[in-house]
Amino acid sequence: MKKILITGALGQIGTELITYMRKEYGNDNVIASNRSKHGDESVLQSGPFELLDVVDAKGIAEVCKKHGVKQIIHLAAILSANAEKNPQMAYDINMNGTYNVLEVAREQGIAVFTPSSIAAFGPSTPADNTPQDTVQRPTTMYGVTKVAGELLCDYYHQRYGVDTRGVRFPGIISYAALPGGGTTDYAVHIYYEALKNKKYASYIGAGTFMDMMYMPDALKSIHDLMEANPDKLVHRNAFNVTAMSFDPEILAAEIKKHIPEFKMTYDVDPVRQAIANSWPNSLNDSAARAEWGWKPDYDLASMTKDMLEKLRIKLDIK
Ligand code: AKB
Repeated sequence: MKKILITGALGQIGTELITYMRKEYGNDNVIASNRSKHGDESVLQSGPFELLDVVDAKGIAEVCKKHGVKQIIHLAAILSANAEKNPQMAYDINMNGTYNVLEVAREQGIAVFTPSSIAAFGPSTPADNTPQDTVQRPTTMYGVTKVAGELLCDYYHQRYGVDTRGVRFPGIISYAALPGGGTTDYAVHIYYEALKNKKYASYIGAGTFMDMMYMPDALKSIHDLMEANPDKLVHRNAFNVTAMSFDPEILAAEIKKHIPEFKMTYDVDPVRQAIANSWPNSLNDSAARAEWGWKPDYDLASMTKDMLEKLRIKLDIK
């Protein structure tokens, strides 16, 4: 069985991807890594764990050699809103982290998955039904590093034959670990606040549409793309994927169906609003559907039902 290294394993996606991949490939075959040990204990306990900072190229090379890694799922990154607070740090971690992973992959013959994002698009991109291949002129540091990452991954594939693949993730909604410093985080926080306080002040304004996806679909997309037949892949870095598109009003209305007392107000944050305004309203993911069979299982209604059920248990709210 191949050995898989996951960077950023204690982040929002990593925390759940570790469990998913360990179930799929065996606990000992999935190596979790993170730059700190702060996070879900089960990630640390259920299989191998390495303290690893992705700016440390030598450290990545050593961990891959030690475990005989054949695939890296490179999740470690600074997200959009945090990147605008410290663009220099975001450049360092996002750019050098991806470069280091690709160099180790080239030297050791390792396949690489790296997520890109809806942030790889910008204000000059067609905002509705955004095509797979279109203008990519982002205006955020996060977006700049994501476009550069897509191009670097394509370069390593074309030039060195490294098996690089990736998707452009929308906002990911989940209940296990909180997202860390993104623009789409409001769509996670709103569920917690609806259950705890029956109200939420949205930092994203009404009428701002963004693509979103429930975590089980995000995990499935990583797994399915990495298992896809390479002969069928016309694109590689990175596929548009989406499950739904909504604005805060539509999300609040769906939550109200379960919690009728829920009230949403607005306290718009100009920085995150500007980022959201520069991103697409809705992606066209037909290339992913055609080339490797992408199809989400959850829509807004089924996600909201499941999120609220799972969070009620987690937060112990009747
Ligand atoms: C963010 O909001 O920064 C991320 C993303 C869409 O990549 N969730």
